[in-house]
Amino acid sequence: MDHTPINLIGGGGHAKVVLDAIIASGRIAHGVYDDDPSPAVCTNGRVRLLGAIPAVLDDDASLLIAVGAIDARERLVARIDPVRLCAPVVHPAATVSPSARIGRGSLVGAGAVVHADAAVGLHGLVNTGAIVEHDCVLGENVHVAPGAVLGGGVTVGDHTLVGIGACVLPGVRIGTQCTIGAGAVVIGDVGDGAVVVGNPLRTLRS
Ligand code: JB3
Repeated sequence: MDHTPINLIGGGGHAKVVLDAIIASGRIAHGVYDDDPSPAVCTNGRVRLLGAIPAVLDDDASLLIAVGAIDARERLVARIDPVRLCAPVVHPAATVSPSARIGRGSLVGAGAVVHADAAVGLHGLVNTGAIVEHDCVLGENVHVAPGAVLGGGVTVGDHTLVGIGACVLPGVRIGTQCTIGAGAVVIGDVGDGAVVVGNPLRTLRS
């Protein structure tokens, strides 16, 4: 267990989920950076505001990006030296295979499952109840939103969002900076930067 205190970047709704996971897993949240002087996660007094988000996130504590929006997360990723990232936060109600690899700065939320030989990159976000099946490979800053399911051997490129409740069939390859809409059913490969939605799948941007 890594007992280094964690500083969150962003203090809104997603930070509440991150904070619960940190506390439930027996770790310590030291504080929150947010440009909002009164971020939501600080209102119940469980964690204190450290100040605005610094230009360079170079911190004695370990860091975890606790903003949900994938584009905002991507901008923050560029400002953090990976050596500053906290060990992955895994909610005790998540299931992670001993053979899975979870990158630093990642969150695996309550009820999520990461199966055998799967790999989650730096700043990964496997949100509440999401399933990352065996042998999946997720790049940096991939968000698998609540209830989304990646079948076995799926690959997902950096800075891609797989929306709430989406399903991705086994072996599908999804590119970088994609958006997979909520509830989408992805049966074939998706190129870099694409936005796809629905079932049957429609491409809004290729
Ligand atoms: O649906 C679920 C389970 N979670 C959502 C999550 C993935 O994304 C959640 O419901 C929200 O839709 C969203 O959570 P998040 O990012 O915590 O959103 P919000 O409650 O609006 O708080 C964002 C916090 O991050 C605010 O305190 C902002 O001041 C701060 N922040 C700092 N930099 C930023 C940025 N927010 C955004 N959007 N963009 C920034 O660059």
